[in-house]
Amino acid sequence: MSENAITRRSFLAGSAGVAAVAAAGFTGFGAWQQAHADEEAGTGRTDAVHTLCNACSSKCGYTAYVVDGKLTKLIGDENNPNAEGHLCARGYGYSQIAYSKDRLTDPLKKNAQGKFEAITWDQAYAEIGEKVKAIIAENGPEAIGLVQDPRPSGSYYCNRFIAALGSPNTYTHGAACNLSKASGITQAIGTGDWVSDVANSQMTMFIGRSYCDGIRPSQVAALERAHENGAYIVMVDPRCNNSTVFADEWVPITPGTDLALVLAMSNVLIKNHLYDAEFVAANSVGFDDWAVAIEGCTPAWAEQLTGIPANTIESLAARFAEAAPAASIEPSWRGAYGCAYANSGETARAVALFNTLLGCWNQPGGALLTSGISAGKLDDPRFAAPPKVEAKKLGSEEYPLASASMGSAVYAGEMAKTGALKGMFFYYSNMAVGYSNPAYLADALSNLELMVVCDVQMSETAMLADYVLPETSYLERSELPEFGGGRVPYVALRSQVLDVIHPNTRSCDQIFTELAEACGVGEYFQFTQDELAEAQLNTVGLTLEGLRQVGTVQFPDKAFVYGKQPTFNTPAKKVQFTSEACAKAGLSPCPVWIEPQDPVGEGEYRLVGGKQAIMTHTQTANVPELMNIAEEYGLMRPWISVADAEALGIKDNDEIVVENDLHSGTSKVRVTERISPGVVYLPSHYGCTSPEQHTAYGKGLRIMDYVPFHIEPAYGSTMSQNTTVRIKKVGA
Ligand SMILES: Nc1nc2c(c(=O)[nH]1)N[C@H]1C(S)=C(S)[C@@H](COP(=O)(O)OP(=O)(O)OC[C@H]3O[C@@H](n4cnc5c(=O)[nH]c(N)nc54)[C@H](O)[C@@H]3O)O[C@H]1N2
Ligand SMILES: Nc1nc2c(c(=O)[nH]1)N[C@H]1C(S)=C(S)[C@@H](COP(=O)(O)OP(=O)(O)OC[C@H]3O[C@@H](n4cnc5c(=O)[nH]c(N)nc54)[C@H](O)[C@@H]3O)O[C@H]1N2
Ligand code: SF4
Ligand SMILES: [Mo]
Repeated sequence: MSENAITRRSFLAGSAGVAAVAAAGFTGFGAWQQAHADEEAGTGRTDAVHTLCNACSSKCGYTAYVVDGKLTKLIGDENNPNAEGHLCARGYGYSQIAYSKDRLTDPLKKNAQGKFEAITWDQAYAEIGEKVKAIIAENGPEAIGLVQDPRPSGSYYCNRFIAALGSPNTYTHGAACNLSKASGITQAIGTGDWVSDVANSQMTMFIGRSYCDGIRPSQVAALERAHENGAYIVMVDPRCNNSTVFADEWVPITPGTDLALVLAMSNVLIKNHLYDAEFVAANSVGFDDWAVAIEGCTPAWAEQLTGIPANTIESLAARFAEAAPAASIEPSWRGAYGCAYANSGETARAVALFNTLLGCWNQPGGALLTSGISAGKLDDPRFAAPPKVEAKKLGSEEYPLASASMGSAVYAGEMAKTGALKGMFFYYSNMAVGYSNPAYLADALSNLELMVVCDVQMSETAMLADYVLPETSYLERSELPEFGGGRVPYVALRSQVLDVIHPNTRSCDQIFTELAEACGVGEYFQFTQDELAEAQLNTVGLTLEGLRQVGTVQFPDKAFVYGKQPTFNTPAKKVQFTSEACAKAGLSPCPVWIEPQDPVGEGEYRLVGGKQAIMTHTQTANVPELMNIAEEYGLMRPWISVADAEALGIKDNDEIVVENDLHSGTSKVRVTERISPGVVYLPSHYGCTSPEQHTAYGKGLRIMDYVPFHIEPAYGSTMSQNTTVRIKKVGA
C-alpha cells in the first residue's frame, strides 16, 4: 500500500460519506424498503408502476408504489441493468421533487423591473414564437441555440425543434462532464467509451472515478464482486474516495497529472516488452511513433509530476502486465479527464492506448466494446426528420475534436457574449452555474435577445431567463423509450406515476410541440409522444403497452460475446496510436505530455471537485430529505490535508476562507488524512444562489465560482479544475 494509505477499519470509522449512505439506505435496502412500506402503507387503492429514476443520467428502473394517489415506496427493478434491483439514496430522496414547495407552477415572464410575472401558456408561446421568427428573419436560424441534458424525450424533442428551425446549434452538458473523455477515446478507438469488466478482472485501475460516490448501483455491485473475487483494485485519486473501501491500493496523485502516469506505465510496458505485441501489430497504426515519442516518459520523470514514487509506477505496470488481458484502466466519467484540464482529451486518448497495450479489448475481465440497440427507421412520414441543416454547429471548427453530438456548450456561452447566438433555449440544464464561471456566464447570457428556460424549480439559469416554462416532474409524465447499451442491450420506459400536481405545468413533449407550432414549424410535430414511442418500439419487436407492463426489456440475443474481434471505427479502422485529426487540430499526432493547468503559485492549492453519494450536480440540494443528510454529516465542508491544516493553524471544523481572484467564501472545513497535501476538495453540489430554492439557498460553496471561463484547446471542454485557491482560517 502507498504511504498515505489507511486501514479499511479506520476508513470506515472515519467516513461520514459511508455513514450517510448507509443511513440513507444504500447498504440495507431490504430492511429500509420493508420499514418504509410498513410505515407508509395506506388502506386505499395501490398502484404499482414501472418507471425510471430521474435523479441522474443512469435512469435506473424502479417500481413506484402509489397509495391513494401518493407515492409511498420505490423498489429498484431487478431486470433493469443499471439498477439490478437497487436504487441509490438520491433515487429515493429525489422522488420528493414532485411534492417540492419550490416547484415552478406557471409560465413566467421577466418584466421591465427584472421581476417574474405569471403569464398564460398562450402568451408565452406567442411571444417566444414571435421573437424566434424575428431573430431568424434578421440573423438566420444559426443565431438560435439550445442546451439540454440528454434524456430520452428531451433529446428527441429539443433536437427536432432546433433542426426544424434550421439551426445546427444543439449542445449537451458534455463540455462540463465527459466531452474530453469521449472525444479523446474516439480518436484512439473510434468510439467514445467502453465497459471495464471489473467484476471478472484480475486488476482494474480507476483514475478519478469513484463508483461509490458517483453512483450507479450496478457498478457498485460489480466493484464489490471484483473485491470478493480477489481482483487487484487501484484507485488513482488525490482523495481517498469512498470506493477505496473495495480497493487494494490508493494511489494519491497530483491533480491533473494522470497523463504522466499513463504515459510512464506505457513506457514501462513497451521498454520491457511486456505489452501484447501481437495484438498491437495486428490491430493498430502508429505504434512505433508513439513508442519513440514517449521514450523519455520514464517512471522517474513521472514521479516529478505526479508525486507517485517511480517504483510504484513500475510495479503498477508490472502488475498490469501479469494480469492482462483480464485487466484494464476503467474508462472513467468526469473526475480526472472528463472536462477538467488542458490535457484531458489527451489523457483519455492515452488511457485507451494503454488498454490496447494490454490486449484486453473484449477479453474476459478486460475492456469490453459493447454495443447498444436503437430504434429502426420509421416509415410513417409524420416522423420524417426535418431537412438536413447544412450550416456547421458553432464551435465545431474551433474545437474540431469535440464530439459532434455533444458540442461545446461553453463555446455557445461565448457565442452569446459575442452576439453570434441571439436566442437560446435551455431544457433540463443549469448551465449558468454548472458549466463554467457563473459570473462570466451570467454576463454572456445577458446579451441574448431571447432566453427561455424549461425547468421544474427556479434554477440559477432560470433566474437569468426572459421566459421560464414549468415542466411536470418526472413522476408526472411519460417519456419516449430509452434505448440502452452495455453487456446486454435493453429498452426501458419512464411511465407516468402520479397525476399532474400543478395543473399549469406541462411535459417536455407537449411544450416543444406547442413551441414548434408557435415558431411556425409545427408541421414536424404532427404526432403524439405515445404514437412515436409505439412506432419506435415496434421496430425492435415491442409494444408500448408491453414495455409499460415490465418497465425494462433486455435483448440477450444481442448480448456482448467475450473474445469477439473488436471493431475500431477510426479512419484507419484500427486503434490509432497516431491520429491525423489530432495533428490537424494542433496537437501531437500521438499523445504526449501537456501541462494540465496554469502554474500553481506560492500559497496556492489545487482545487478538485467530486460527487457525493446523496447529491446530483446542482439539482438535488433543494430536496430537504437529502440536504438534511448533508447538514447532519457536515458533507458541505471542503477537505484539506492534516499537513496543510497544521501548517496554517487550522483545526477540523474551523471556519475557513476559500478564495482566489474570482471569488471568496467561507465554510467550516474538514481536516483529513484522506486528501493529498496541496489539494483542496470541494464537494460539487452546493452554493445555490437562487433564493426561490428555499432549502439549498446560500448553503455551502460553489466550485464553479472559483473556475475561470476558459476552454480546452481542440476538445472544447470547460477545464473545470484548471484553477487554484488560497485558504486561511477566518480572522487569520
Ligand atoms: N452521487 C452522484 N452520482 C453520480 C452523479 C452525481 O451527480 N452524484 N452524476 C453522474 C454523472 S453525470 C457523472 S459525470 C458521474 C461522475 O462520476 P465520477 O467521474 O466518478 O465523479 P467525480 O466525483 O467528479 O470524480 C471522481 C473522483 O475524481 C477525483 N479527482 C478529481 N481530480 C482528479 C485528478 O486530477 N486526477 C485524479 N486521478 N482524480 C481526480 C475526485 O477526488 C473524485 O473522487 O457520476 C454519475 N453519478
Ligand atoms: N456546480 C456543479 N457543476 C457541475 C456539476 C456539479 O456536480 N456541480 N457536474 C457536472 C456534470 S458531471 C454534469 S453531467 C453537468 C450536469 O449539468 P445539468 O444537466 O445542467 O445538471 P444540473 O446542474 O443538475 O441541472 C439540471 C437542471 O434541470 C432541472 N430539472 C430537474 N428535473 C427536471 C425535469 O424533470 N424537467 C426539467 N425541464 N428540468 C428539470 C434541475 O432543477 C436543474 O436546474 O454539470 C456539470 N457541472
Ligand atoms: S444511480 Fe441513483 S440517482 Fe442515478 S438513476 Fe440510479 S437510483 Fe437514480
Ligand atoms: Mo456528468
